[in-house]
Amino acid sequence: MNEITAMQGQGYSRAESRDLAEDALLKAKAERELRITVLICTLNEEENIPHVLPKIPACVDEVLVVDGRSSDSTVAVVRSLRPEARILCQPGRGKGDALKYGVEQASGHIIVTLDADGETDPQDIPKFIEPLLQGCDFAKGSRLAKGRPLRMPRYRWLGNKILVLTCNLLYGTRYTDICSGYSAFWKRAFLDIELTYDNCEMEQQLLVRAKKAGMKIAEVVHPSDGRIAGTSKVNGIRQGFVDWLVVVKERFHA
Ligand SMILES: Nc1nc2c(ncn2[C@@H]2O[C@H](COP(=O)(O)OP(=O)(O)OP(=O)(O)O)[C@@H](O)[C@H]2O)c(=O)[nH]1
Ligand SMILES: [Mg+2]
Repeated sequence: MNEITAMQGQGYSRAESRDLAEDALLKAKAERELRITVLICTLNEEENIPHVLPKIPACVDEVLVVDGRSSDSTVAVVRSLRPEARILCQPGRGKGDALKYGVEQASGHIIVTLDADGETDPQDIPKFIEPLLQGCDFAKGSRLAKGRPLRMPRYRWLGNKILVLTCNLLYGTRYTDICSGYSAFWKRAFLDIELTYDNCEMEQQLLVRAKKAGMKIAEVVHPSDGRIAGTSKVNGIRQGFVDWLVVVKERFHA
C-alpha cells in the first residue's frame, strides 16, 4: 500500500492525502537535491492540453513538451498556459521517438511521463514519485485495476487485458495494465535500457527490458476516464497487436 492510500485509510480525503504526500515529496527533494521533469508528448491536443497543464503540481521543476509537429494550435496553447515550459520538436516520428528524445533532453533526475489527452490527473504525480524515493527504478501506471475506464471502448479494454495477461504469463509479473502513458522513472534507469522502437510499442519494450534487467518496478493505480476530446493518435487494434508481438518477442530476445 502506498502512502497516499494509507492516509486515505486513516480518514484523510483524497485531496488532503495528496497535499500531505506533496509536502513529504518537497522535503525529500530538498534533502536529496532532486529535480523533477514532467515530460508530455503532444500531437494535435489543443482541446485537451488545457485540462493537463494547470494541474501540474508545484513539486515539478521542469515542464517539457515534445511535440510531433502538431498542425493545430497545441504549441501556442502550451506557450500561453505555461510560458516557462520547454517546447521541443521531436526529431523523428512516433510517440516512442518523442519519449526517447524528451528523456535525453530532460534536466530532471526523475522524469514523469503524462499523456496530453487529459485522460489522467497530474495531481497524482507525487504518488508516482514516492516508490522511486523508496528504491524503485520505475513506477508504471495502471488505469485498469479498478475496471474499465469510463470512455474506453470495450474492445480496447479487452485488448489491454490480453496484453497484460500475456506479460504476466511470460515475465512472472502481476501487473494490471502495461499500456498506461503515466509513469515515473529515474533518468539514469531509462538511459540504461536500449530501446529499438519509435512508436508506442517502445513503452512495452521499455517495461519488459527493465524487468529482464532486474530493475525494481512498482505499479501505481491511478484514475483514468479516457481521452477527453479529439481523436486517438493510434490505431487501437493494430497498435494492440504490435504491442503484443513486442511483449512476446522480447521474452525470447537475448
Ligand atoms: N510527440 C508525439 N506525441 C504523440 C505521438 N503519437 C501520440 N502522441 C501523444 O501521445 C499521447 C498518447 O496518445 P493517444 O492518442 O492518447 O493514445 P492512447 O492513449 O493509446 O489512445 P486514446 O487515449 O484512446 O486516444 C497523447 O498525448 C498524444 O498526443 C507522436 O507521434 N508524437
Ligand atoms: Mg490517450
